[in-house]
Amino acid sequence: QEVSAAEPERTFIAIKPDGVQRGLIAEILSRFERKGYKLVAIKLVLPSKEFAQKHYHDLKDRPFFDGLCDFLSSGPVLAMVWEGEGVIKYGRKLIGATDPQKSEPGTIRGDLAVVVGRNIIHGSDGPETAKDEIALWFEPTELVSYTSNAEKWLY
Ligand code: RTP
Repeated sequence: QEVSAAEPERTFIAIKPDGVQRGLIAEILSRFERKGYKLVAIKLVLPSKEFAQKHYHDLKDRPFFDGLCDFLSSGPVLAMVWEGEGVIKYGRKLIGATDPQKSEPGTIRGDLAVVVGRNIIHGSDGPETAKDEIALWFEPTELVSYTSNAEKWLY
């Protein structure tokens, strides 16, 4: 699928069950908001294990796949779509390295998590994954296109 140049860049971000249970939703949302990214979809979902397996299908041959899918389906997940220039790559930068032991302080995982199996947040790793993950988690009608008042000061 071709992404036209006029289409705004969007990424799929999810706060995993550990982040939700630890009360980190507002803290994490505020980091994306303050940066200047725009929230275009958000919902709290309880994914089934089958759904988690779909989300992580790329990792199905990894030894931690089963435990990872059990974990993702163990409680509510806050699913979101964020929009803005460079949001896919920079969103990953805000999140930090996969293993919180290697994430820099100042990143979400660096500041708020300790081990790789409980790293509180997920972010799409590229344009294709972003498109696929947004389509997996959201209906097209759940994505809200709008102009924010901040945009004329951001761009
Ligand atoms: P994510 O997709 O969640 O943003 O993470 P990522 O791209 O930084 O990392 P990836 O390699 O795609 O791994 C996905 C998630 O699997 C869990 N994981 N556990 N050795 C382990 O136990 C292990 N390695 C990875 C993490 O929750 C990671 O976020």
